[in-house]
Amino acid sequence: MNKRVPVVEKILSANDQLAASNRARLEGAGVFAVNVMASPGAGKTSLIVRTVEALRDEFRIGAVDGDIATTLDADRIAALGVPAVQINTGGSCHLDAPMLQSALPQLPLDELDVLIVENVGNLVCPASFKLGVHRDVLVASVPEGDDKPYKYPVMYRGVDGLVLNKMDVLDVFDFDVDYFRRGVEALNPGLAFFPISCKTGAGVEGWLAWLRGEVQGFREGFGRRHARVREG
Ligand SMILES: Nc1nc2c(ncn2[C@@H]2O[C@H](COP(=O)(O)OP(=O)(O)OP(=O)(O)O)[C@@H](O)[C@H]2O)c(=O)[nH]1
Ligand SMILES: [Mg+2]
Repeated sequence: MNKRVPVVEKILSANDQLAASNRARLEGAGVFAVNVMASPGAGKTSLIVRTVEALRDEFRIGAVDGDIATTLDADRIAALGVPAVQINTGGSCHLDAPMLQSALPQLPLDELDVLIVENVGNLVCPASFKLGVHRDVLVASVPEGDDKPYKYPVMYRGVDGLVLNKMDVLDVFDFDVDYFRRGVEALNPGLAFFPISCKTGAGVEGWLAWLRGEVQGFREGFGRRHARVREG
């Protein structure tokens, strides 16, 4: 007997629709955006500070900083002289598309090349809320332990790049990098991986090279789309 299977059309959630509109707005201004996620204290702000310091002469960079209650992180980034907007989520454990939408008008988007978004420190909720960025990056860190890919698979499965920070303290912790990587590989094969130390700067160049390449790819894709419009 044939069973009728209802075809459920994928209806974008309200968040996904706003994420698409954020993305269109960013692309309209030619801005490549990356969302940095991690557990609390893994080193998101430290990575963003390193990135801004290293790339500020190549790209015009802005930042959006998600924080439950303070402006500490946005203040650290703004101190580098780049536009930085703080979003206080008022207790919420993640950023969502409406929050990013409300932050975008506070930034000079037409004068930016790259927007870095620091999500709220959390390995669960941020994975479920699209923002409308071009790349999602996870910052893991050695003190968290090597089992995190196994325990938080949704986060590890959904990202485009993985930074393993605090490699300078590897000897102090029982962190098996091979075990960690096997867990990652099972979830997200071939994921770009950067073991670094924001403290010493070791490995940071690899991360920067990847980010440069992603910005370049964005520009080439963007350029092609414009070329098609002109040709059409
Ligand atoms: N040893 C060591 N400490 C680091 C490194 N990177 C960051 N830290 C320290 O880790 C702590 C947290 O760093 P942040 O960059 O504030 O981390 P975060 O992920 O932005 O934290 P939240 O925004 O509060 O979730 C700070 O005390 C940093 O100095 C590193 O590579 N090695
Ligand atoms: Mg931070």
